[in-house]
Amino acid sequence: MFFGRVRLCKKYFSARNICVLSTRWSSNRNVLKLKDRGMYQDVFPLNSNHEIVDLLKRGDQCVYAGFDPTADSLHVGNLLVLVNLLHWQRAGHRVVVLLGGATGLIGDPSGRSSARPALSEEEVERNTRAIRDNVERIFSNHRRFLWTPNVDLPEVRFVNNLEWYGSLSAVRLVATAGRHARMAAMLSRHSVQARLSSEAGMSFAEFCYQLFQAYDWLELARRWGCRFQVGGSDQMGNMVSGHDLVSRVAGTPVYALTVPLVTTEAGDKFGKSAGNAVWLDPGRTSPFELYQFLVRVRDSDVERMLKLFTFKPLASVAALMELHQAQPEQRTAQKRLAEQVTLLVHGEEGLRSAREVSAALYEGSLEALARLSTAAMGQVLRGAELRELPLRAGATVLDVAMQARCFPSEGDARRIIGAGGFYVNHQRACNTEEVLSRAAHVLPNNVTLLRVGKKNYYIVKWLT
Ligand code: YSA
Repeated sequence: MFFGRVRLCKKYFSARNICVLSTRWSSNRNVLKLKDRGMYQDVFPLNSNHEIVDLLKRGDQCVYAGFDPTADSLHVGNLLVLVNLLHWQRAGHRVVVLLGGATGLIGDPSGRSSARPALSEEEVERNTRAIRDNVERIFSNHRRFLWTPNVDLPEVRFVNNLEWYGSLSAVRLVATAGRHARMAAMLSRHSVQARLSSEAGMSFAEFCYQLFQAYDWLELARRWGCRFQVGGSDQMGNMVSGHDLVSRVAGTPVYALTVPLVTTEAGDKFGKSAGNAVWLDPGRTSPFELYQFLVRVRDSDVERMLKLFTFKPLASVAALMELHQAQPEQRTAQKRLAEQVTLLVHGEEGLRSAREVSAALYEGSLEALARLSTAAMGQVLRGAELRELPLRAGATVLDVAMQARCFPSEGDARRIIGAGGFYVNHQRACNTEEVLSRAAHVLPNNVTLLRVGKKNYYIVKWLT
């Protein structure tokens, strides 16, 4: 049985807002329309679209997605699941973000060819706090910068599955959830089959993982009437286990929806295990790096990414793409994507610094380079190499290039500088003997930017 729903509604919606919200949202609750944006890959049970639409239109629903704290930051792949949850919130539904304080200790085998390294309880606790911060920041940025209607959004609820596993005995879990879980179905999951036949094999802990994720759904269904679970398409096996358990034990239909996996240009899943993550924590991937990653999205991918990662109406995306196609070299669509996603992940301040650093580094803006704040400079320094040097009277372009270790040998330096491949503060410097002076070559922030070719930057901070 589902219970606690009415109480939850009262908690979620202040009396003042109940009326406004229910009229505002009643026509927009059908989040299955997000299929038009390419947001859903699969729905389970198959052919349940009509039932789902009926339920969604009937009133606010509870949806959850889980995140295992196996690193101290979420990444761009996880962001798609969060954007999906934000769409549910925008449609007036109740969103639950589950932090896998318990499941993070077990390790989800989905999509993996070998077991995850075991984490200590302290590490998982630290990671849980960090990813909760990521998620809270994103929901708060969305509310502040990307939500314009004059109504409050429903609050997001956070829950850690240690809350129930901490006090649930192994005997009770096996005797309740385990009794209903069918071995044949558990063994048939893709994540299990792939690993059973591999050399690495599969531990019992990993095999059991799906039972824990299934039991979570039962718990959330009991607590808050949670009938929907969203996850990446690699989560479908776990979600089907949950669907089966909740249907058997609670007897109420529940539904799983998956978003497509965000992949690299080579088609590999983006994520921490693949070692190619673009992180959401600014300490790991700066706003500037995130912004640049998105500005570099291929033309063939940008429309899809705009539909998936921004809240722009589809008509605006189509208009933007028309503008973009007239002059693709301007990267108008990529810049809009970068702006919207950076705003969501890092807020206005993050977007401002990402743009400032981009202008300083890539758009040849000397003014922007000279204005770089210390925080923004920190971001630049990660993309470029930092050299701290004394500025000696009479130092030439060649001297400085060699002191800053821009070239492996003097011969290379002479050849490349002579051929026009060396820049001082974005200006081509072809004369190796030109003398650098504080007045002409040092910016007001006491920095000179050197560049070899198109991409290799060196920031010289002059010692005084
Ligand atoms: C879910 C529900 C529970 O009741 C308990 C735990 C979980 C967590 C889940 N088993 C898991 O391990 N998720 S995750 O931490 O690896 O990723 C969080 C979400 O981001 C998942 O839905 C996952 O499919 C999704 N994700 C990861 N990389 C992705 C991606 N989605 C799209 N593209 C990618 N590259």
